[in-house]
This record gives sequence, structure tokens and C-alpha cells, in this order.
Amino acid sequence: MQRRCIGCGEILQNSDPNLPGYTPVIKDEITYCKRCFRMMHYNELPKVLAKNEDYLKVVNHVLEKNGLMVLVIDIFSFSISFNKEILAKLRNNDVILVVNKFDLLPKSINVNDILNFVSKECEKLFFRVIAIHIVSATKGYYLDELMNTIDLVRKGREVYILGVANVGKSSFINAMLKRFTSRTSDVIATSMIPGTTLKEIVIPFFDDNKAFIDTPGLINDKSILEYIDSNDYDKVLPKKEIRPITYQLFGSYTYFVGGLAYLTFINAKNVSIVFYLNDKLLVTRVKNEKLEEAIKSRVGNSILPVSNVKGFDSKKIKLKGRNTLFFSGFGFALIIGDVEVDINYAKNTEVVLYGDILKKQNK
Ligand SMILES: Nc1nc2c(ncn2[C@@H]2O[C@H](COP(=O)(O)OP(=O)(O)OP(=O)(O)O)[C@@H](O)[C@H]2O)c(=O)[nH]1
Ligand SMILES: [Mg+2]
Repeated sequence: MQRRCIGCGEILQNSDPNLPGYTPVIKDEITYCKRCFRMMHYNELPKVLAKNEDYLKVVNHVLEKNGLMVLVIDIFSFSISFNKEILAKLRNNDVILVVNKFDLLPKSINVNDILNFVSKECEKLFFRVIAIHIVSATKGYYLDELMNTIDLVRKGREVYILGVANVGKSSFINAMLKRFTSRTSDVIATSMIPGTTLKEIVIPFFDDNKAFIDTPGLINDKSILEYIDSNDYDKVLPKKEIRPITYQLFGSYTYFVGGLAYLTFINAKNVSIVFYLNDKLLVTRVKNEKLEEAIKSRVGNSILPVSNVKGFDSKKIKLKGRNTLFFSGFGFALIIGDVEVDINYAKNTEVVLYGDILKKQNK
């Protein structure tokens, strides 16, 4: 019988070290392929990565199953993880929406405000969910509340975990195992590289022998991670609580977000900008008269972390009041004030504007 690696879901094989699922020997005690073993014990980054064909195959198969769907999104990368393609696929299913990585937001941010924001975004897209839960898989926050909902609505079904790559689907199952079983260490392999889980992974969990089923994530080609070197990922993806950085702005200035984006403000009067980023991604500012010179000398230069970006797309917008601008997987900025801004962002990524995500939403 074929056996699968519990780390990534691939069939174990000992014939080709260059193909997924390789392990030098196959015996009963071997439950991980070499790739996952090295990721889990030596913190190595995965070289074999899932492709979108894997994602589509699995998701189409999963959708036939009438299971309970847990759609995981990542609050730090909200705009790319709240993915319309996936929402469309799940429209006719029972879905619990799990907003992960809450630990990255500053403690001052209220859970209910984020819940209201996300629920409003679901309403805008007419996307019906059974419940929305905010959690942190790595810190184990709010897992009990989520478990109560799953117990209430599961009705003897399997629970499928779906979402964009890197949102923390596998980390979430590991967290549930640590919280509700005797496991003390990770079971499924996780990493900061999108495409870590290769195939479906069935983890028996419930008293009726039903399982949590992990799936590969959709690789989002708008994510900044697709355009920078994996050695730079730790400069973009925060590991701990974000410290917001506030700037007060009068006049015409440009703010560089590392080498990944720059925001040019024209004649600003009393505007505040609060950046929520990894603190390794430096924000620097120049007067607009010096912009061209700054672009030449700064972008691609080693003083700015992350230098692999080849050019920018741009968008001019007029802002009023309080707005949140999400970058493609490297955080967001709250901009307060009426002002015109020219946003330049890494080519092929996107910026998405929402209202004030940190304040009560108007119902
Ligand atoms: N800060 C924080 N990081 C998290 C959390 N959950 C997951 N991560 C990190 O996010 C990265 C991706 O986690 P995975 O569990 O591999 O994500 P995935 O959705 O299974 O990704 P694929 O298998 O590639 O689809 C890893 O570096 C995790 O440590 C969380 O709650 N908080
Ligand atoms: Mg995974």
C-alpha cells in the first residue's frame, strides 16, 4: 500500500531524490519524506513547492465531499488572502471563516473591530459564512471558541482547511492538535515559503473518526513573495507583534516602504500615516523635489532591504477621511486626512484600499 508523508501529503517513494515524497528507505517507522524531515528538524526551507495545479485538483476534489469548510485568511495579508477566486468556489458550501495571525496586530487593536471589518467585506461580496473567528495558530489564541463552533455545526462531517498559500492552514491544524490532543510538537510541516503543503493531508481528530484535512494553498501571483528572493522573506513577513510607526505630514513628500513601494503625497495638510509593517522593512522619506534622485539611488540599493523588485506599477487616488491601504503581503498603512497620493507598488502586485479597518464599521 502507498504511504504518504504526514508533513506534506506526498506519496513516499525511495526511487528519485529529486521528486517529491523522497525518503532513502521506506519502512513503517518512516512517516516523513526527507524534505519535510529537514524542514521540521533543521529549519530548512522547502525546495519542492506545490503548484496551482495541485491546488485546483485538491480543491475540486474537496468540493465534491460536502464537508465543513474552514477558509483560513491572514489578517496581515488580508487583501491577497481574502481571495475572490476561492470565495467563488466555496459559495455553495458551509464555511467557517478563520482570520489567522491575529498575534501580529498591536495589542491595542480590538478583536471586535477586526471581526466587524471582515464581516462587512463578506457582506459586500454576498459571501455567506456560518461564523467568523479570529485566531492565532502560532500563539494558540481563541482556539476554544472556534472549536465550539466547529462542534456545533460539523454534524458528523469531515473538516477541510482551505485558503491561499502561507495563510497558516497547516499551522492551524498543528495548533488544534496541540490544544486538544496530547501532541506537543508540530505534525504537519510548515514554512514561510508559499507552497509548503503538496497534497491533501488527513489528520484524524474527532471522536467519530472524522478528520481535519489540510490542503495545498492557492499561490497568489499578486503576492510580493512571488517577486522577491526567499532570503528576503524574513524582512517582509513579521514574526512578532507589529509596532506601528506614525508620521505627521505637511507638504509634498514621498515615503518609501523598503524598496517595495513608495507613496507620493501632494500638498498634504495635516495628514497622518501609520505604517503596520515588519520592522526590518524600513520606511524613509524624501521631499518630492528629490524623488527622481532618490529612486535612482535607493531602489535596488542595499540600504533598503529587499531589492529584487523590477519596476513599479502606479495608481493615483484622492483620499478622504480614514483609509487603510493594504500592500500585497507586506502589511498595510492607515492614512488619515484628505489628500491626493500617487502610489507606486512593485510590478505585478497590487494595493487595495479599504476604509478604517481598526474602527467600528458602519452597519
Ligand atoms: N505570526 C504568525 N505566523 C503564523 C501564524 N500561523 C502561521 N504562521 C506562519 O505563516 C507561515 C506559513 O504557515 P503554514 O502553516 O505553512 O501556511 P499554509 O497555509 O499551510 O501554507 P501552504 O502549505 O504553503 O499553503 C509560517 O512561517 C508560519 O510560522 C500565526 O498565527 N501567527
Ligand atoms: Mg500548508
